[in-house]
Amino acid sequence: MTQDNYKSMAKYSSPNPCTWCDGCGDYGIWTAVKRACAELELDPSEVLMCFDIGCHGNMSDKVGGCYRFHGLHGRVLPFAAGAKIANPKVNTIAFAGDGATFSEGMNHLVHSVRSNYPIVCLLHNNENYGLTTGQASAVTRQDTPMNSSPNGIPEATLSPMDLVFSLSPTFVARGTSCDIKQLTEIIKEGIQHDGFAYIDVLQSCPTYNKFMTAEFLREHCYAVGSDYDASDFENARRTAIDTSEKIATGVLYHAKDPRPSFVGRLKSRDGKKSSLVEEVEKGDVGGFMQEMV
Ligand SMILES: Cc1ncc(C[n+]2csc(CCOP(=O)(O)OP(=O)(O)O)c2C)c(N)n1
Ligand code: SF4
Ligand SMILES: [Mg+2]
Repeated sequence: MTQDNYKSMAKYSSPNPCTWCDGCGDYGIWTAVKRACAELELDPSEVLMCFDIGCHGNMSDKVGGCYRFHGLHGRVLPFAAGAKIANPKVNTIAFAGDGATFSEGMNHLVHSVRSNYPIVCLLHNNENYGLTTGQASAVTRQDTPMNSSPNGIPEATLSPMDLVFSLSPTFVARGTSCDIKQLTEIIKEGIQHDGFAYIDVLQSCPTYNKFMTAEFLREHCYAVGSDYDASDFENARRTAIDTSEKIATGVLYHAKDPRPSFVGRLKSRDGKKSSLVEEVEKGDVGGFMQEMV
C-alpha cells in the first residue's frame, strides 16, 4: 500500500472503538474493505455500505465517511439492491451474516443471484449466530456442539457454494478473514464487477466457533494460482464445492461475458441519463386518495 492509500483509507475511519472480541475475524474484513475502497481510489461519497444485524453488522458505525445503512436481520440484500437501483452510480456493498442470510434471508440471496443485482455481497461466514451467543446456523457443521444445541444439530449442513453455483452466478469468490491482502484484492474485483458479486469470507469467531479457528484456516486454505481459469464455470463449481481436503480461495468464478445486470436490463431505464434519485419530485396524490375514499 502506498502512503496515499493509507491516507485514503483514513477517510473511511470512524471515531467509534470496535467492540468485537479479541481475535474476531471481523477486524480483518473491516480492514480489507476499507483498504479495497482506498486502493480503488473511491471517494467515500461514491460508496454505500449496507449492514445486516449481527456481530458483523456492528461494523456500521465503525466505518465512516461513506453512506451507511443498518437494516433488519436477513434483509440486507433487498435494501442494498433497492439503493443501487435508485442510484446506480454508487458502489454498493452489502455485509451479511451466515445466520441471517441462510435462514431468514435465504429467499433474498436466491433472488439476488438470479437477478444479478450489481452489488457486492460480503458474507461473513463464521458458521454461527455470533451476536446471539453461538447458536447453530444452517452452515454450522453437523454434530458440532453449540449453545442451544449441545448435541449438535440434526439437520444436514448447507453448502453456500453449492447453493450459489446452482443459481447461475456471474461472480463467486472465497476469502478468509486471516488473509487481508488477498481479501482486499477479491473485494476490489467484486466492486468492479457489473453484477452480483458473492464473496464468501470464512471468518474466525474464536468465542463460539472452536472448529474453524484462524489456525485451521491458515492450514486448510490455499489460494488458486495465476494459471487458474476463473471463467470456466464447471471447474469453478467443482473447485468451490470440494472442501474435503483443502479449501480453495480467491476469485473462483468470474463470467467472461456476464449477462447484463438487473439495472442494465431495466427497459424502463433505457436511454435515461439521470438516475431515479435525481428524478424524485413532489407529486400531488390528492386525486388518487379521493378515489380511494
Ligand atoms: C427477524 C429476526 N430474527 C432474529 C433476530 C435475533 N438475532 C439478531 S442477530 C442474530 C444472529 C446473527 O447471526 P449472523 O447473521 O450469523 O451474524 P453474526 O452475529 O454471526 O455476525 C439473531 C438471531 C433478529 N434480530 N431478527
Ligand atoms: S462472538 Fe464471534 S463473531 Fe461475534 S464479536 Fe465475538 S468473535 Fe466476533
Ligand atoms: Mg454468523
